Amino acid sequence: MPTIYLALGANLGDRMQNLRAALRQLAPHIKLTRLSPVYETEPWGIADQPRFLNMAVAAETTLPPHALLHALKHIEQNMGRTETIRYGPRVIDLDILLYDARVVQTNDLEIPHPRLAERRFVLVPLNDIAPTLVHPCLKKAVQELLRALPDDDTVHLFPESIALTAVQSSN
Ligand code: PH2
Ligand code: MG
Ligand code: MG
Repeated sequence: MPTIYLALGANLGDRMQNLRAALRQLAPHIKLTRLSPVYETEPWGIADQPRFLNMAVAAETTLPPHALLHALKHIEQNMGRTETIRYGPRVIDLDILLYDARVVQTNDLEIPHPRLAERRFVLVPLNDIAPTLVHPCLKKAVQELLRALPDDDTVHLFPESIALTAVQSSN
């Protein structure tokens, strides 16, 4: 089965609850195999908005890339996400980072995620679960991509975490 990596983000409402709810709704579509810790992160892109909680997960799925995208969008909408401004606040954001070593370039979907290597709030949690994973286009491991970014003190471990068993046992 293909291995995928997703990024989760939330900066509106009960952010931890939103992450948990999203993980529970993902479970029927994908088999979660690893969860990163949760990080509290300074907003990137638009500074004047609440801090985000971010995490990354590894999973296996039989869904092809576009079907996966639609499943993620469905969960986002189900959780009350409305059309938001680019880089603006949201109750939940579910992004596909990597899908095996596949490269997808279409109007509505780009894999690997085009801004993955610029964002500490993505690379820090991804490095926790897949430090040696090689980016199929940049040909660099996640730990190398992370080392190449200056530590600007925008990503902090959040005291609460989510256990994989907590997600699985609630299915
Ligand atoms: N997502 C955005 C825009 N800015 N900043 C942080 N820290 N974390 C995010 O998940 C995030 C962001 C749009 O997807
Ligand atoms: Mg995003
Ligand atoms: Mg998104």
